[in-house]
Amino acid sequence: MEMGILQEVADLLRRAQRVAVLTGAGISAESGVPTFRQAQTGLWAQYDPQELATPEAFRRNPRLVWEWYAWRWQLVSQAEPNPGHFALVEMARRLPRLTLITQNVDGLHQRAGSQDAIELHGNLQRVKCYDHAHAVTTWEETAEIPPRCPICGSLLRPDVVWFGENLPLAALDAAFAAARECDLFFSIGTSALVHPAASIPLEALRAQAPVVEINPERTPLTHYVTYFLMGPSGQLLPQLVQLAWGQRL
Ligand code: BV8
Repeated sequence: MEMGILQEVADLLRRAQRVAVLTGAGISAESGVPTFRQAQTGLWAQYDPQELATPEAFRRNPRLVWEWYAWRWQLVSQAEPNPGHFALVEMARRLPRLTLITQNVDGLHQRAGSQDAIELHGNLQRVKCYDHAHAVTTWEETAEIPPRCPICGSLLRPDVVWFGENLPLAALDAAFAAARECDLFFSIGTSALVHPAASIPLEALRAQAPVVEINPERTPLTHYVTYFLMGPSGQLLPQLVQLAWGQRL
């Protein structure tokens, strides 16, 4: 990464008034949380996440899907936010407005201090029931897995958006509005494959805002962005904050 392009982006960042950021699983990679497409480990290596994260998989084998999320919940609860998450908190502190939109379901942005992160795909630390989406925080542990809703008795499931399910409309509208109104957009740690999230950066391009992509690899978005910063977000985001405001994280 030549310093010239980093300094150019840092100068844009310092002068920006309304920044919008879209993050994907890559920003949590340096926290030790496997990305969505990275090969799953151990017991789960034999499953394709795309196959498991669906209502069909849950209807076919609710116990398997519940236990996959319980495993991921365990992983996430042992993980800590990394310098990339904290750099975004610092940017929000320094800027007039920063809207953080995440595809991640690990809650690490909130734990780093980004309380108002827009969660496009829900959060695996929240649970709801399958039939009526009753939000449930405690349930009776019995031999039956998944547990049942204390209100209506239907099976409990993670409060995440599965493939084939609609995203929460308010979150999606807020995300597209932020992309339309921003004067600088970042796409960080996402393979830009999952829709409709993958269309959000295109909205910023349509609004003539510079779009900065941060990823160790090229993605289908790379060809269209204004700046492509190739590297890990846990290093590049703190570097940008340092170059923009002299603040060492
Ligand atoms: C919907 C929650 C309407 C669950 C998730 C054909 C064409 C277009 C679309 C479709 C299609 N067929 C079906 C669809 C729709 C489908 C879709 O987009 N499919 C894709 C795969 C083709 N979308 C949907 O179904 C959505 N709903 O459209 O509703 C509808 C209704 C009925 C019928 C049809 C449509 C719902 C999508 C939400 C699914 N749920 N998560 C869970 O997590 O278990 S998505 C899941 O993928 C995660 O949320 C994840 O965040 C997300 C996207 O993946 P990424 O975040 O990008 O992560 P990934 O692993 O892919 O990439 C990581 C990146 O990080 C890589 O690029 C890597 O290089 C980079 N990286 C690695 N290390 C670092 C790093 N970057 C920076 N620093 C590092 N250190």
